[in-house]
Amino acid sequence: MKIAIVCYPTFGGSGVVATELGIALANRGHEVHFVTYRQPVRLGLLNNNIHFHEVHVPEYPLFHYQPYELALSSKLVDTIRLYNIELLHVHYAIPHAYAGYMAKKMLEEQGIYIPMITTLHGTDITLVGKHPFYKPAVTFSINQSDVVTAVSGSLRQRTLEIFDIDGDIEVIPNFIDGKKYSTSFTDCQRTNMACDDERIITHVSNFRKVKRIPDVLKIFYKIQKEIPTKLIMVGEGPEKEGAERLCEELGISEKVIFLGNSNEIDKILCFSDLFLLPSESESFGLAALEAMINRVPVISSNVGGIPEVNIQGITGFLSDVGNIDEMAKNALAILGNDEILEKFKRNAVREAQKFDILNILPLYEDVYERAYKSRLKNA
Ligand code: GMT
Repeated sequence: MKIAIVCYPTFGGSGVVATELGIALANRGHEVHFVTYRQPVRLGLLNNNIHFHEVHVPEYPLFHYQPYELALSSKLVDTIRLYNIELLHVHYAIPHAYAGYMAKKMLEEQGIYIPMITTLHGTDITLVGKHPFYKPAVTFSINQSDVVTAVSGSLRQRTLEIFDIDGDIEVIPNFIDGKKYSTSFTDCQRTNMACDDERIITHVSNFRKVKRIPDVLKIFYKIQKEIPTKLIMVGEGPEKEGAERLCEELGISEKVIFLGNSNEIDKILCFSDLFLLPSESESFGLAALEAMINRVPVISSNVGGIPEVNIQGITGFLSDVGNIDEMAKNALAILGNDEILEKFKRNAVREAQKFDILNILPLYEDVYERAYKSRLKNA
C-alpha cells in the first residue's frame, strides 16, 4: 500500500511511534511517505520505500501566526496526487487531523477519495484538545476520520468522555521493536556513568510541566540519602532550567547528570537500574515501555494509560500523582536488594515483550485494510 504519514518530527512520543511505525511498514513492503516540517528525528536513511516531503511555511510579516495547517493540507494534496497515495494516517488530532480533512475534501473535488486514519496520542486530547478554543475543531476532525485509534484503553475512554464522538475508537497500543534489543550490546559502559557500588536511576522526557520534573528530583533526593545512586536526566524542555536550580538547592548537583536530547536512549537505559515517571497525566507512557524492554523497572504515577504498561508489584510500582514519599519508598524496596532488583528487571522485559511491534503492526495493517476497502467503495 502507499501510505502518507503526518506526525510531529520531534522527540515527543507521538513522533517516535509514527516514525517507527512507518519504518516497520516500509520493511513489510509498503511505500511510506512522511509529510511534516522536518525529517523525523528517528528516521534514518530514506530508501525506495521511505520518502520524506518537507512542509514549508513561507514567512509573511503580515501574519501574526504563520498558517501551517494551510501549507500542510496543500502539501498533502500535492503529495497524494503525485505519488498516488492510497491512505492517509495522521498522528495527533491537532492540527493534523484538521489539515488532513481539508486535504481529503480538496482531493474529493478532483475525484480522488483518500481514507484518513487518525491516531490520538494524549496531549492532543487530555491537555490541548479539550480547551474550548480547540474543542469544536478537534471533535469535528475526529468525527470526520474514517478510522480513529487511541494508544490506550484509558485514552479511548477519556476521548469518549470529553468529546461528542459519533463512531468507535479502536485501541492500538504503543510498541517497541524487541528485535533491536535482543541483539543489543552487552558492554553497557556503565563505568562511564557511575561507580560499581552505585545504582543508576533514569528519567527521559521533554521536560514539560506534565512530567512533574521536581517530583523526579525529590524522589531521587530521598533515595540517594539511603543508598549510593546517580540520576541521569535525558531530554530538553521548559522545566530543565528550574530542575538544575532545584538540584543545587537540594545539594544533589554532583549526583545528577543532565544529558540533553539523545538518539541513544537504549544505551543509556542499558546501564540503568530504575526508571522514574511521576507524570501528572500520561496516555500510555512510551518512555516507560522503552525502559522496560531494556530491563529497567519503573516507578510511576498511577494515571492514564500507565497501569496498562507498568504492572503494580511486577514491573515496578504505581502511586498517586505527587506521592513522593511512597515513590521513594518503593524505589528503595527495588534497589535495596540485588535479588529483588533482578526479579523486577526480568519481569519488566517479559511484560514489555507483549508490546512487540510484531504483535502491534498487524493491528494497524488490519485498520488500513478496512479503510482501503472503504476507498474502493467510494472510488
Ligand atoms: O508527553 C510526551 O512525551 C510527548 C507526547 C506527544 O504528544 O508526543 O506523548 C504522548 O504520546 C505518546 C505516544 O503515543 C504516549 O506514550 C505519551 O504517554 C503521551 N503523553 C502524554 O499523554 C502526556
